[in-house]
Amino acid sequence: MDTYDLITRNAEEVVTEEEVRKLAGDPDGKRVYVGYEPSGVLHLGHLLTANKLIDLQEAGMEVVVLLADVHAYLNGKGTFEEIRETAEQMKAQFIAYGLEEENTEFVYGSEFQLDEEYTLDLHQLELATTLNRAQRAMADIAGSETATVSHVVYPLMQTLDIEYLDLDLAVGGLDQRKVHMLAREELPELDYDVRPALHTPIVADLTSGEGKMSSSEGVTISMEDATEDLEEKVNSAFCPPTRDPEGDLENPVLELFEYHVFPRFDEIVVERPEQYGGDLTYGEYESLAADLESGELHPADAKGTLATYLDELIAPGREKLREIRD
Ligand code: IYR
Repeated sequence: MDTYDLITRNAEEVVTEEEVRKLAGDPDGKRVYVGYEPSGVLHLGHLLTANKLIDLQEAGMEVVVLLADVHAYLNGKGTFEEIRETAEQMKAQFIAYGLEEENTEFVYGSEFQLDEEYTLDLHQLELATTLNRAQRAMADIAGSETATVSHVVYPLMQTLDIEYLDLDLAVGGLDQRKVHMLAREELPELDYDVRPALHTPIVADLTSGEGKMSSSEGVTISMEDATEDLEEKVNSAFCPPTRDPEGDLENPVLELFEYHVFPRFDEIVVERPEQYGGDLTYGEYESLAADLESGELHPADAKGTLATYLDELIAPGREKLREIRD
């Protein structure tokens, strides 16, 4: 796969394509980051962007994981001490999942976001940004109830992180796009460079195929799930025999194959008894999706296989969590 295709595979949006093409021309040592509000246990939402970071490491880029402790605090996620403790656990799970330890820099936001220079830059951004603009940037992250001042400071700080971590590319789920667009607009106000951004898709809710899968509502799969929990969740997932269900619905089972399984395995084997046609082997997502649509692959077999591969992906992190907690 060529470097641009590797960098952008499974991306929902690339801003801008031209800027990312330039980066792909000389990726060695270029710095890319994802920021995460620390929460104790990684779930599929975290792993989707982590998959992208693994692609980018493979492309030769340096990965920075921002453990956004100050941001989590501003978003009401607990006391500072609680947040820091969960951040340490998160780090261990990312490494267990497959980020290369020697090529991943973990940075706490509080290491630089409380410095004088950063704070003064933040105040300058506060002066340059309307409340309305900052609230809009934050709406997809904290919901529409962005009534506290902390929620408008948050996206401005995220904007500054891109400069202070000396990054060449910002990565995030599609829910981060408005913050990244704000950053592209506002960084030049402070004479800082504009950086490209890459956004990963948001996977639909597992049971309904609607909206987004999230840990706060509905069902998600996490590093904490036992094999049987995971199987149960996947078996009760919405999986019509099409990749494009009617209306606003998605097929979450296919999405998980596409964004979580195929990027991490060269080949997927669906085990079936001889009387049902024997094993099926897939080297790429498209052929699996086509077989589900044609009826060659039954949704129940797709689900069983999905559960097996997801379980393999989360097993090392689950083990790590057990060790930490014992
Ligand atoms: N807004 C992210 C957390 C976050 C991301 C980045 I990139 C930052 O520079 C700071 C915070 C979230 O929704 O989890």
